[in-house]
Amino acid sequence: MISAASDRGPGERLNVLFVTVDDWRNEAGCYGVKEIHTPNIDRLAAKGMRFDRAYCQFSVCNPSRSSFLTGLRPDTTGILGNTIHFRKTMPDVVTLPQLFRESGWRTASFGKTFHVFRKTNSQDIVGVNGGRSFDEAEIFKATERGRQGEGRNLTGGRVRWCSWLAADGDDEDQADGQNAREAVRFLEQHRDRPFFLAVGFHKPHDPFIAPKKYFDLYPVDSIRLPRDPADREADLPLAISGSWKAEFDKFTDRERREFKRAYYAGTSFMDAQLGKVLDALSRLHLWDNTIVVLLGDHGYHLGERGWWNKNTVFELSARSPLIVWAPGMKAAGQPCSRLVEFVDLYPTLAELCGLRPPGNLEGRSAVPLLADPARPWKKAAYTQVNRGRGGHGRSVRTERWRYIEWDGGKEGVELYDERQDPGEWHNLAADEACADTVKELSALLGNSGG
Ligand SMILES: [Ca+2]
Repeated sequence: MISAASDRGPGERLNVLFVTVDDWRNEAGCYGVKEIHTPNIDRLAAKGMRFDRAYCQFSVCNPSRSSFLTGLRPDTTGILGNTIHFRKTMPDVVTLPQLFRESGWRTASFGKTFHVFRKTNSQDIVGVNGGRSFDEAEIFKATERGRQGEGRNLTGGRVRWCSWLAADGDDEDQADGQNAREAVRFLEQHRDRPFFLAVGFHKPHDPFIAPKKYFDLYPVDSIRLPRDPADREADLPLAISGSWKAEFDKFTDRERREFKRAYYAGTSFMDAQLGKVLDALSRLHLWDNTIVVLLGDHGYHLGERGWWNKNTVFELSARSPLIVWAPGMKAAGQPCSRLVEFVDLYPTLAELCGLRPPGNLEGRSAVPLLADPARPWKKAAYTQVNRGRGGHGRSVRTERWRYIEWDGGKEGVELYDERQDPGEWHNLAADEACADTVKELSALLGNSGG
């Protein structure tokens, strides 16, 4: 067994710090985006392993989180939207934190780990976080002061979430500042026992609110906008559609810059909160016995294809950041460009900690990559999306290609050569030269359990 856990003394149990960031696409200095300020994410990446091809299984909050927190794919969880709690479809599933809790770890969640439901009156959904998963779970709210400041809605109020606020007050006037504070408090209190601490940062998710000092990092005129290439082919109508699109199309360049700036401000705010938790690991000498996982729950478009949201199966939405630190990992500080899926996190953490996971998990432990990030690995990563009347999209990503079928292919098929066309502008699905590739990838997509 290559497990890092097996290299350690008998009975020594590793802690887990599991940080989920909401709607965070691969925008960070360590991902090559030089204009964003993310020193804490970058130092974690320099210490651990940055995954460059990590994919969510569904590009919306609840289905993505329900998948990686149960280790099961969306077709198995039955969670394909934001309205149904996973305990409704899988009352007895053992979640990732629950496995640790039932194995003697102290488990806690601050902020949004599982998707937050507004109405939570079921005994099973205590504290909006799935009562069986955590010994303690809390969601915080901004203070009155943190709701004041300078900002506006970019659609004249027609799309309610589409607003930003350079807020008065300091970090702890925002929910994420309180998340960090409680996480540090938890570490101080429970440093001597095995723990699984989940921290769910809500920013850069909308509405785009952060203390003003983070907006001040980014003069609005300095924000660079994406430009869709002139030779792009028309998008399939299913891929980008809906009432929001008409509002996005009205944005002026100034409004586009304001949107992206606010997303950057939220990312830097989140980074600073992460930094407080990482600092606590140093101060409390916890790095040598604590695994750290940092991920975004799915990606995001910042204006590419005229879209300012998630909920597509393009690379921008399907791919998301993932950084892992494990004590004793052989390839510390190296990046990994092999395909990994978020459904792999459950078996990975179970193996690192020497726990026996449920037998029906659908991911594969990525522990071998932590020792050798260049070794041959997964052939494919799968991501889905449901665009309501726009159809259900299923995509498969290999190291070379992305292939998508809408409603089983009845509503459209897309094929992109990621090597030649990383922006996914030229759909090759109807290209005769690609007929064999389409056939092969369609079969791979049909076999998406693997
Ligand atoms: Ca999300």
